[in-house]
Amino acid sequence: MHCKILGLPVQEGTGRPGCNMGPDSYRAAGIADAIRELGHTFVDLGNLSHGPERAIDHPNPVIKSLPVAVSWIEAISEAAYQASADGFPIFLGGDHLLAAGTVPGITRRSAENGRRQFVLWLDAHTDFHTLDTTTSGNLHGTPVAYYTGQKGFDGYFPKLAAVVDPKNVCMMGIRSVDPAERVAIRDSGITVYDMRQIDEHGVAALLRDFIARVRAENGVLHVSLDVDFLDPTIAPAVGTTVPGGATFREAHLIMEMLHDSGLVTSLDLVELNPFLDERGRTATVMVDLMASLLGRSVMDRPTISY
Ligand code: 6HN
Ligand code: MN
Ligand code: MN
Ligand code: MN
Repeated sequence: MHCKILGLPVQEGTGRPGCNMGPDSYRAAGIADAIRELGHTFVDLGNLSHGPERAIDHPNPVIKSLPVAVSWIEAISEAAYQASADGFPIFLGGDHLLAAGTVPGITRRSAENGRRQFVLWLDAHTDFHTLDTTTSGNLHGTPVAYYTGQKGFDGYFPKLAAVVDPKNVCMMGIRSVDPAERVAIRDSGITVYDMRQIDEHGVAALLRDFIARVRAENGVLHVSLDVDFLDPTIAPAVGTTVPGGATFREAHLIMEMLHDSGLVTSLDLVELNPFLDERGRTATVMVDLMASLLGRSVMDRPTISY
C-alpha cells in the first residue's frame, strides 16, 4: 500500500490549546518507520494550513471560532479529496473538527468512483451536535451531524459535495452523549454501539456485523479514531477524557479485524493533545493502533476474512 500522512494541526474545535502539536507528536513517535516496517511505501505531505478567514456569525452565542473552523473545513476537504486520488491517506490531527473536512473530501471522491462511503467512528462521544444544539460551543462536537447532512449548517459550514448516508455510519465506544445529541441520533439511522454493548457482546461480534454490511454494499470504509475512544488509563493525552473506555486489546482487535477485512481506505487519528501526554505514551499507543490497522500482527495467521 502507498501511505500518505497529512498533518492537520486544528485546535480551534476544542476549548483548549495543544492539539495543533498532534501531527509532530506522531512523527516523533515514529509513525514513518512503523509504516515502512510493514512494507508499505510512505510519503509525508507535511502540515496543512487554513486559508483566509471571513467574518461569519451565528445566532448561537456560545459557538467558538466559527470563522477559522470554516476556513479549516474548506482547506481540509479539498486536501482530503486530493489525497484520496490514490494511496491510503492517514490524517493526523488536530481535533475532531477536522473530520468535517476529511470525511466530505473522501466521500466526494468515493461518489465520483461510484462507491458507497462508510464511516467507523471510534469515540467516547457521538459528535452529533448542530450549530444550534451545541452547549459547549466547541465545534469538534459537530462533524458527524454535518457530514451526514443534518439541518442547521446551511449558510455557515461549506455546502457538501456528497453526504454520508447515516445508515453507513457505525459508532463504537460511546459513553458521553449530550441530551440534544441523544434525541437527534435516535432517529438518524446511525448505528451506535455504546460501551455497554461492547461489554455485553465484545467488539468482535459488533464489528463483524458492520464489516459484513460494508462488504455487502461494495463500500469503502473510513475510520475516525478519537484518542478518547481509549480508556484514559492507557491514553491520557486528550482534553475530553471519559472513564470506562476501550481497553488496549479491544482497540487492537478492532484494528486487526479491520486490516483483515481489506475494506479500509482512509484513517483519521484525532484529538491527541501532546501537552497532556505522559512521556509520549498516548502518541505511541495511537501509532501502534495504526500499525495494527496496516497489518502488524503478533503471529502469522491463516487467512480469515472478516
Ligand atoms: N470530540 N459533547 C461534548 C461537546 O462539547 O459538545 C463533547 C464533544 C467532544 C468532541 O469527541 O471530538
Ligand atoms: Mn490560524
Ligand atoms: Mn470525537
Ligand atoms: Mn471524543
